[in-house]
Amino acid sequence: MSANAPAQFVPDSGAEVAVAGRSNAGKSSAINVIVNRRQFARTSKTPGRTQLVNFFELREGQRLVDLPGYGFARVADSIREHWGRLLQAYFEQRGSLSGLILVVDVRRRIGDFDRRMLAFAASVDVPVHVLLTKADKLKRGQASAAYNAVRKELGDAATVQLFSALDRHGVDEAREALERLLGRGSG
Ligand SMILES: Nc1nc2c(ncn2[C@@H]2O[C@H](COP(=O)(O)OP(=O)(O)O)[C@@H](O)[C@H]2O)c(=O)[nH]1
Ligand SMILES: [Mg+2]
Repeated sequence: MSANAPAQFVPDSGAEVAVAGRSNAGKSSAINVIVNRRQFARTSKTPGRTQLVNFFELREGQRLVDLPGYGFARVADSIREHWGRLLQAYFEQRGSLSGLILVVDVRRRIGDFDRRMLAFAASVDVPVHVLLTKADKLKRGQASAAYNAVRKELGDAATVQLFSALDRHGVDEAREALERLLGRGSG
């Protein structure tokens, strides 16, 4: 199910974990690896197009929600505003929202987009797990330096891990985080 407006959101029962990330961060690739289905969430080479909230049923009463991202330099103000309104409505309205997974390109670290998502989650007291993805693009030392810097920056605001959809580094840890976050739902 895809929604472009709050009225189209699926019924707000059970538990759902939202996944967000700046466009091209690697969100769709991460979702596909974590749920172990190819093309569960579409991977796209045209970033910033979709402004839809996509609901996926994992099992009865438990959902993964693919939140729209943006990030290309010249995104129109109207798109940014629509995104802000849609996301604000999503975070304010979803009683079943039990966690947020924030997908961040490890080479870019935390940016303005990510800070807005962290603020949305904090405003409704929803725990956040950060996937520092594309870890395969960095040498081990650089990746662990990025990990330490992000952990220090976020402190208690989120749990953090290194991840790669390419070599599947951190997949088990990410699945555990997803289950932990889903388990907080009302069931
Ligand atoms: N090397 C590497 N490339 C990745 C990884 N995850 C995604 N990508 C690539 O990054 C681009 C954007 O990925 P996508 O999942 O569509 O990003 P989204 O816009 O956040 O959904 C694609 O070319 C992917 O193949 C990763 O872990 N490692
Ligand atoms: Mg995508």
